[in-house]
Amino acid sequence: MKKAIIFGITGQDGSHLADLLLEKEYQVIGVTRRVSVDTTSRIKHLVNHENVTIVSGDITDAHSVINILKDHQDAAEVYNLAAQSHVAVSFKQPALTWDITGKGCLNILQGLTDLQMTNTKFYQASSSEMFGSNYDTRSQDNDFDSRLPVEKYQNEETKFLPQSPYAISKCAAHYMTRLYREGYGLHASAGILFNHEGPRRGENFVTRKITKWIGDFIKWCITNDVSPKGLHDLLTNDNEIYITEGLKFPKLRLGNLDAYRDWGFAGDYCEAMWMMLQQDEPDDYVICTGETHTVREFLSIAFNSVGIKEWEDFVVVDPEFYRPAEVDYLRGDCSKAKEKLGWTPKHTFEDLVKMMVMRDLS
Ligand code: NDP
Ligand code: GDR
Repeated sequence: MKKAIIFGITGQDGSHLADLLLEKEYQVIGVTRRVSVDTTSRIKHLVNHENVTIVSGDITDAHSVINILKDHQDAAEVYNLAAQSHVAVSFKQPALTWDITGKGCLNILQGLTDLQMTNTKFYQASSSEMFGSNYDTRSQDNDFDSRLPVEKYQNEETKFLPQSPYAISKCAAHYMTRLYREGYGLHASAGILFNHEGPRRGENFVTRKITKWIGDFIKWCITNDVSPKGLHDLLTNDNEIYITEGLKFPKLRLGNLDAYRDWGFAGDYCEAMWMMLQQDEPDDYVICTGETHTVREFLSIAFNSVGIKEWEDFVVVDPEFYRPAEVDYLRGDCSKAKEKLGWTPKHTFEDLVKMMVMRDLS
C-alpha cells in the first residue's frame, strides 16, 4: 500500500485529495495544526477511516516537519497544500504569509533532503497568482494574421509578475521546488493551478461568499413566506433588502467585480496533482480550464439559477474589499498538462456555479 503525506489536509484541496488517494487505496497521513477550534469539518467523513492517520504539526516549525517526515520515511508521496491562501489577508499579514506560504515549503524540501528521502515524490501547490499582472498574447484563430484580435493567456513560459505578499511567497516556494529538483535530485513537481472552487471552498473567497449569501438569503425568504415570484417585489435601500421595516436582510458586499478568473472545479484539479507525481520525471504544469470569466458573470449565473435576473439590486460594491494591488486577468493554457499528463477538466464554469449554489441552498 502506497503512503502519502498531505500537509494542509483540512483545506479545500487537502480534503478532495485525501478522498482521491483513499479511492486509490493509499494510506494517508494528514497533517493538522493545533488551533483552538475544530478545523476538520471538511474531513469529518474520513477521520475514522482505517487508512487515515491524522498527525499534529505546523509547517512553519521545521522541527515538527522533520519529525513527521522521519516517522514516515517510507512515504511514496508528499503533497504541500498548506498555506495562508487568502490573497487579501496576505496584504494585512505579510510576514505570517511569508512564513507559512513561502518558508513552509522550504522546511519540507530541506527535511526531505536531510533525511535523504530521494524515493519520495514531492508536490508543491503553486498558483496562477504568481503571474500577477503579466500575460502572453497570441492571435486568435490565425497565427499569421496580425489584424485579428489577440487572446491573452498564461502558461509555463509566461514570466511571473506577482502582485501580493501571497504571490511573492508562492514564487519563492516555486523556485525553491525547482532548485531542490535540479540541485538535489528530488522528484519535486509544482502545479501552477488557476482558481478552483466547489462546495468545500472557504467562505471568504469570492465564489463561495456569493453562493453562501444566496443560500442564506433564500432561506430567509422561505422563512418569511416570500414566494419565488415575490423575490422581485422585495424593497431595497442602500444596504438592505426588506419586507417591512422590521424584516431586513443585509445586501451582499463585494469588492472588484471586473476581475477575470479562470475558474475550475477543485476535485478535477486534485486529480492533476496526483497525475504529476505518477510521472517518471518531475516537472511544472499549468492546470486550468482555458476559459475566463468576470466576477460579474459568476454573479449573473449564480443569481439566475435561483430566478433572480437583476442581481445588481442585491449587491453593494464596497471599497473595503478592494486590494492594494489587483490581478486583473487570468486565463490559463494547459496544453502541456493535456499532452503529457492526459489531464482535462471535467466540469464547465456553468456546472461549477450551479453546483455551488445548489449545495448552499441545501
Ligand atoms: P485552504 O486555505 O482551503 O487550505 C489551506 C490549508 O493549509 C488548511 O488545511 C490549513 O489548515 C493549512 N495550513 C495553514 N497554515 C498552516 C500551518 N502553519 N501549518 C500547517 N498547515 C497549515 O486552501 P486550498 O485548499 O484552496 O488550497 C490548497 C493549496 O493550493 C494552498 O497552498 C493554496 O495556496 C494553493 N492554491 C489554491 C488555489 C485555489 O484556487 N484553491 C489555486 C492555486 C493554488 P487550517 O485548516 O488549520 O487552517
Ligand atoms: P483569488 O481568489 O484572489 O483569485 O485567489 P478570491 O476568490 O479571493 O478573489 C477572486 C477575485 O474576486 C475579487 N473580489 C473578491 N474577493 C474576495 N475574496 N472577497 C470579495 O468580497 C471580493 N469581491 C471581489 C478579488 O478582488 C479577486 O479579483 C485564489 C486563492 O485560492 C489563492 O490561494 C489561489 O492561489 C488563487 O485563487 C489562484
